Amino acid sequence: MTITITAFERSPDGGKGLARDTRVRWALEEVSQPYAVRLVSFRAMKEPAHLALHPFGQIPTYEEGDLALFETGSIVLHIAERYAGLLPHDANARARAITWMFAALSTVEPPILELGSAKLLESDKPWNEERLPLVEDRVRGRLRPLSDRLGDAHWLDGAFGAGDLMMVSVLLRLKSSGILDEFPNLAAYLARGEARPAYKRAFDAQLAVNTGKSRAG
Ligand code: GTB
Repeated sequence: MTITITAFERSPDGGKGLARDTRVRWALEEVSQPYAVRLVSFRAMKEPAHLALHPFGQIPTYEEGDLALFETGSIVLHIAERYAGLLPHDANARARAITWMFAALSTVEPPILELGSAKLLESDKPWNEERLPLVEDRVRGRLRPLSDRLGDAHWLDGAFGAGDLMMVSVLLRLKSSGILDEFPNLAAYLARGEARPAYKRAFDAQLAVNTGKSRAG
């Protein structure tokens, strides 16, 4: 059954891989599933055809036969449950991997998104200079325990899995901030994720779209 996802026609990051279709592409690459991509403009995202797939008018979406999904976390979980390679067979280990997915999205990512907004959208505000260190400290407040838990392990809970895919994807947004330099084991964890062949294929595919070098789109 053909899998079709949606992605930005032109990502605001110019192909740095920060838009969330990269997470879905990465999951599909890890489980060796081919997929098609439908590119959507910002205007098209708010039109009825796309809103029928995604009530909030965003990317990514995921279509497979008569199943249509939105929300990256749900899409990646669906892929991990349907195709082998991202979740362990053992029920408890599986539950822990899913827990790390939720931890990435609901505990670690929010302050990182807030930091992004503070830098991108609020830099002209008179209070920004005072607020920015507070927001950075909130990010550190999540990175420190994550770093402690990871220790010198390669991945969060045994072999690489869906929890790592999501956590690495979330940490990628900090790459340009310098904050990860304070946590060398997290910087190394991020680099290990980026070095995975499946990640590289996903990254290259979105980059090709954003540099106009994609044949299939
Ligand atoms: N909770 C949803 C999910 O996880 O799927 C959030 C989806 C979402 O935020 N989608 C964004 C979107 O469609 C693209 S990924 N935005 C358009 C809109 O809301 O109108 C977020 C994103 C966008 C751009 C960059 N960037 O350029 O660096 C990074 C991340």
